[in-house]
Amino acid sequence: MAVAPKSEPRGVPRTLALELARVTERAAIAAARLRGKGDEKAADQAAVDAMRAELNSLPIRGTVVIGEGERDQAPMLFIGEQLGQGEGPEVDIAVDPLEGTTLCAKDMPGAIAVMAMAERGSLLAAPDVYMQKIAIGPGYRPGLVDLDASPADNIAALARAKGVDPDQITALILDRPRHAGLIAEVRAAGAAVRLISDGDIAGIIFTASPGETGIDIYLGTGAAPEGVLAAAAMRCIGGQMQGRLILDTAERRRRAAEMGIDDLNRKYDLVDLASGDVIVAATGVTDGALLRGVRFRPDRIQTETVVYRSEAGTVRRILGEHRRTLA
Ligand code: VTB
Repeated sequence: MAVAPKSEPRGVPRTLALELARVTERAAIAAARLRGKGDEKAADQAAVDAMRAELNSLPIRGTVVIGEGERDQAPMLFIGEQLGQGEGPEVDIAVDPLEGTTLCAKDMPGAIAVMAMAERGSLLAAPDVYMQKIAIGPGYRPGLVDLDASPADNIAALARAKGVDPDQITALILDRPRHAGLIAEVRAAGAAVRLISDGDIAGIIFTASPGETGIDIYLGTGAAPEGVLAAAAMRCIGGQMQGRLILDTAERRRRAAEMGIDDLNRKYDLVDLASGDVIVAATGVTDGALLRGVRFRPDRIQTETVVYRSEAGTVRRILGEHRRTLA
């Protein structure tokens, strides 16, 4: 009896989880060599080069959907770039080879190398514009908070669901002049605000473990590519997130339309940003609350990586020891 040919499995084979860790480890080590040197571009380029080389060695047919630049704007890891050895599963790739270039250049906490891999067509191909974002951790009824509700209403709803007063709630917000009004509203609602200078992917992930991080909710406007990467991680960890692209100029609207976005005012839910089977990996570049930074020892290099997988909901922390001659 003829055996039916095995169809190409959909999804992302779980064995790629370790490969993703390898990719972000390499990028983090490359960037970490330039920690504190004041050169954001050089650190970013080093991370990009390392990530690209490692991704190209994988048995995948990958397409960059979130990259270092929109088509024709960046020499490497641009949106649409094909990666991998040209055989194996077709996957979407989202990268932020160095999230927090300024943090790395100034050797401040929280710089990470991060990427996501997902089933083809399941990550939002977002233009590099701003995105209004809101996120909370797992365990709440769907729709408890909403991008279109006032900060006061969101804080009150979250406090009620937790069974605490609003003054027990802490919101994480990027420290930017554009957030002055938002910060005032959150404080007027009785909540506390923790400000970060950069790094809102980790900022959103923090909401998933408020007991450890002290962060109950993420609010504000950050970069859209980082929003998709954060959503990919939240799909794995659990939690709620919404995002809306800020398309406030004709040029941004044109770019969004070119990337296939037809509803310019759409409120994206977690699964609209990242659906299907997804794996996310992140390695610390500088020390931070999410991950320890790269340590250069006399004979070896140490890394800390976290790998999230949506299908099983696993979270793995991997401490890497790399021979200095290899890294
Ligand atoms: C955030 C943050 C990034 O950009 O998305 C932020 O996660 C938003 O942009 O680390 P602005 O800096 O223009 O406000 C970063 O800070 C840098 O990419």
